[in-house]
Amino acid sequence: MTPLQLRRAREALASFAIETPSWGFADTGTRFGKFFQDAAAIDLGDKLADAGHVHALTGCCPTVAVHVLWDFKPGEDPKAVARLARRHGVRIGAINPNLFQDQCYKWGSFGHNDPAVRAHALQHCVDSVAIGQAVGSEYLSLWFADGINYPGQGSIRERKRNFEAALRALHGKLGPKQTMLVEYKPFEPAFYATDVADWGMALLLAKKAGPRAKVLVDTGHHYVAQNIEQIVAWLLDEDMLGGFHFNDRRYADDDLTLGSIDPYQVFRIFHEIHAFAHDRGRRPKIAYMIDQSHNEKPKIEATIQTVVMAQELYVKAALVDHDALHRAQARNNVVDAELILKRAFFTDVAPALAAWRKANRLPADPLSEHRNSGYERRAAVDRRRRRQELGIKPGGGYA
Ligand SMILES: [Mn+2]
Repeated sequence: MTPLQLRRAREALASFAIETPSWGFADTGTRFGKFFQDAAAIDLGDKLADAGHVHALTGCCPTVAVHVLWDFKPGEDPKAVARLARRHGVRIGAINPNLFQDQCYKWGSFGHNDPAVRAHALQHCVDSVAIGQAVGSEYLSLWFADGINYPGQGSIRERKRNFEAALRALHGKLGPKQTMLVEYKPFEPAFYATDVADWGMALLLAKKAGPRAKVLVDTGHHYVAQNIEQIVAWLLDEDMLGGFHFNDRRYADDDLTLGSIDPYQVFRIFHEIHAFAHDRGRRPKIAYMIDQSHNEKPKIEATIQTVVMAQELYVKAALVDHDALHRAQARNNVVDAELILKRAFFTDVAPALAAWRKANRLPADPLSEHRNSGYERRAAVDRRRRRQELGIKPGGGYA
């Protein structure tokens, strides 16, 4: 790497943080069931401990996303949760309301045809806003399972208008430092018409909700051939890109670890962000978050693997020679333009990462450090015993 590339890599690493999801440390599964791991987190205390451990090893995961229904018991003091997070060296990040598990959501939440259910869903989100304010969280992250499964089942336009009204009402409840992220997904669990099915719908709803509503791009929530980096570029240009849920996929919303299938796609997404920053002279404010389900890999190893992969690809994308790329584009030199991206993608960034870790007194290899630390073994012993005491048996639903 040239001195200029080393400087770019250093700046990229200094500016990059990625949020871990509390649910990534717990036993999750497929819709067919789940298989328990002894070391998987049982409660929020375990999840925050695991997240703190990952942050201590990687130095770039200072916040943890939480899921209100899965992580907060009714009446739980959010300030106590914030203190617990601090004890583990992390902060509470995005608050994710749960609008899909209660029986009342059978026909939807914000899109439901019954105003009483819409009001119930809105109240849950307003409660989530209050939790966010109490813990100092910047983001309310919204994903809706709403939709219909059969043609004719509901009025698509009426459901759209219900969404517009509920999101606008919710935007009015945000604290001054809170941003609302609207996530989209083409299908599942609704299989005919999902209410917020793509980035255009999310963009339109966010624009109508208010100035602090932005779009959240979950990389797994696209059709196979869709060009995600183009969506990212458009959202950046509209100042409407709020954040990411990173994961990888082969078929649908597979929730595989980032870059396990297609690291070049992640690189191309990061390239659009670095290119935007280069052209505008400022880095856009984006919440980088992980949304994965670690069903087979050990949870903490999968998280560390993802974080390190994200750092590597973010740095590689920062090495693109933007001036040379502009020159190649001006000449319509397709081959050179593509090679400029490829050259950055294939650059070995290990020395830059090693130097950054050393300067920040972090382990040279976070994964080996974790494996040698005995953390996993201790967690397995402790959590196996607690599971027995609590009478938790293997099996059960998704999360
Ligand atoms: Mn997601």
